[in-house]
Amino acid sequence: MNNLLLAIADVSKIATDDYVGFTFFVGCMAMMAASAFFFLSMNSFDRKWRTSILVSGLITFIAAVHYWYMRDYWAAHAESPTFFRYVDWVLTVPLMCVEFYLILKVAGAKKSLMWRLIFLSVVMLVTGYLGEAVYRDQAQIWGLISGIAYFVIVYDIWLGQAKKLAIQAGGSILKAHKTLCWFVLVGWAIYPIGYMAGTPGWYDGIFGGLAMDVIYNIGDAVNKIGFGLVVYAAAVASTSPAEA
Ligand SMILES: *C/C=C(C)/C=C/C=C(C)/C=C/C1=C(C)CCCC1(C)C
Repeated sequence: MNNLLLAIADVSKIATDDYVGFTFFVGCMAMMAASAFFFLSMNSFDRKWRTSILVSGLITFIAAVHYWYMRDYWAAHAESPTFFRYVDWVLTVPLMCVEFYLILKVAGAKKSLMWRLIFLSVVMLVTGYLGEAVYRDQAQIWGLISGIAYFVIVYDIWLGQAKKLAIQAGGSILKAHKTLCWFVLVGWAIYPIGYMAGTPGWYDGIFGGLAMDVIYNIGDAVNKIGFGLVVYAAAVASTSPAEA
């Protein structure tokens, strides 16, 4: 009986002022709920939207699994789970690039656009990882390279080929594309702030006091769930009788 009680009680404590632990916990739950929502609503849409909604669900599901591990890791070691964090990103951010492609496919988007965005996102993340985890004393340089890749992505979707395709498609596609562009410009900009809070550099005096993981966790919730909901809304809009 005692053992059973111990087994039930064997959950790590989360202190009331542990905002990192708290946001890992809530983030995990939110990602799970979002995944259930996307997966279960998938089949109520046209075929051409199903893959997009499926990808939205995969993004939040992959994140939910990583958050499960990150929550545990933080509770056990009180250290940033950098490895799990970047494995999560390197899987989910390319899927967000796929999402751009899937939406623009109706306007004739080519696979090359998708691969270009995926490549840029991997460069952004690998260089970010090098600065955060491997060459921390050169974090500023790696962060700068990562930032350049990020800006090329922003340019591509806001002003480059992707934008032309979105204009051609018009209607709910153009609207969804624009909203996703704002997510990348403003929502993704949360991450470099987390990076500057968690690595040494000229920016120490500005962001040094902030908790990197809380910032990353907020960014993930906004971007992964928000991105998925934009796609969901676009699917709803283009399935409604008004536009059918
Ligand atoms: C679901 C996860 C997402 C959308 C993660 C996005 C991550 C970034 C946009 C990270 C960007 C970074 C920079 C632009 C510079 C500093 C290093 C990074 C990797 C934090």
